[in-house]
Amino acid sequence: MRNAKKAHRPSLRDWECDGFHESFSQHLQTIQNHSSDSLILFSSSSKENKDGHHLHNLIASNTPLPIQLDARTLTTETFRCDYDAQNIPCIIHNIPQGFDNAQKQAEWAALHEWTFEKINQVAALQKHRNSMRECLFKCGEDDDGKAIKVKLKYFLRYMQENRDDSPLYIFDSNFDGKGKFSQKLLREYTVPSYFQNDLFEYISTSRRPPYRWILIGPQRSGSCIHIDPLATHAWNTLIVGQKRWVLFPPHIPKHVVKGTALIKSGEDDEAIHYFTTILPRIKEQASQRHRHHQEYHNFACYEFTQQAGETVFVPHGWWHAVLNLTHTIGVTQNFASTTQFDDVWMQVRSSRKRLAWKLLVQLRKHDPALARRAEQRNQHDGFVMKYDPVQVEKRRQNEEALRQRKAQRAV
Ligand SMILES: O=C(O)CCC(=O)C(=O)O
Ligand SMILES: [Fe+2]
Repeated sequence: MRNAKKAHRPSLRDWECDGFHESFSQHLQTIQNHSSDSLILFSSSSKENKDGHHLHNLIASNTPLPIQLDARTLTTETFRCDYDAQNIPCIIHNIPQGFDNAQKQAEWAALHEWTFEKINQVAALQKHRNSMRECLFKCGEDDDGKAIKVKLKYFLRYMQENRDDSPLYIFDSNFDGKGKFSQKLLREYTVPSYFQNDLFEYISTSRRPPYRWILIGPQRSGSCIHIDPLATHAWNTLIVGQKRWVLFPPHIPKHVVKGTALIKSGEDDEAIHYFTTILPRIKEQASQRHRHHQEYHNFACYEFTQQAGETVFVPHGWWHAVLNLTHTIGVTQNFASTTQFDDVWMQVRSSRKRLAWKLLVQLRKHDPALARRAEQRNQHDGFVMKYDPVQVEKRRQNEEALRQRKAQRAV
């Protein structure tokens, strides 16, 4: 673990300098006293906003978000129309308990298999080499973006013993069939029908961007404030423990949610610092400035605690940060919803050019109406696709002509 920590944050000398190991129980009490601690300073004029009309009305009417739903009664159609297509966050209860689309299915094996007791018990029963505890899991990245992996047994011991302010966090997306435990983990949960309209399903698992992670988080670890990439929605199911979340709607500027101007020199900006120090400053600043400072105009942020067994739906474009209040085990997946096609397409075509061409080819085969929509969008914006074979051939011909001219000049 010492090597993993050094590689993950080489410049951090003292991982315990802020004393959060000692002070965390006080922070926990503060959080538990504020079961929902949202701040909404949205003014009525914003109702006229044309983008996300329904969403803006919900924010303006002070509706507590995320909305609480129950898979025992929630149909896939309702979820798609009211939450997925409208970009509204919600918490769905009873998914791992086996409910989906208002019907009872099989309970997830994860409910029993993904517990600290079970992982340790299996280790005692199984032969040394067969234990999941002997498998490598990713718990960080070095400066070159290379994965830092440790055996689960070392990580579990670290979870018990560390006194770090912001401990390492297992965030492993290696579900690609190489390890036998990735196959086992994959069989132990099911993608609920609510989230199965995924455009990237048309791309093979090895070629699509990483999209599913098992998360094993020590108390005080977490995810810093961010937006998920490529206009994807995310769902996040917690099997063990409690997570604190904060969500900001997409219209809040990046420097406001990051608290860029509010972080003092020398202060760290990990999830624990964000929740205990930076976020209170952001809310304070928003309360003071929302009337006269454009950047805080229509401010809204939603804080809540996710319990084991609950699934948080984070719509695309929503800022979010997460703090593990206890040791946690969970799973999260991202998906490119068909209801958000235009946003997904515009992001993919400009930031993942090869992937965009592959997606268009697959859409022509499997969903011609969406393929036409992508082509019309490109035409409308004058967008040229770099990996369209016509463009590739044009580039080849230009290069060839250039080469010939150079050769002639040389003669
Ligand atoms: O730490 C978490 O549970 C949040 C994960 C997350 O936001 C992500 O994977 O994008
Ligand atoms: Fe995320």
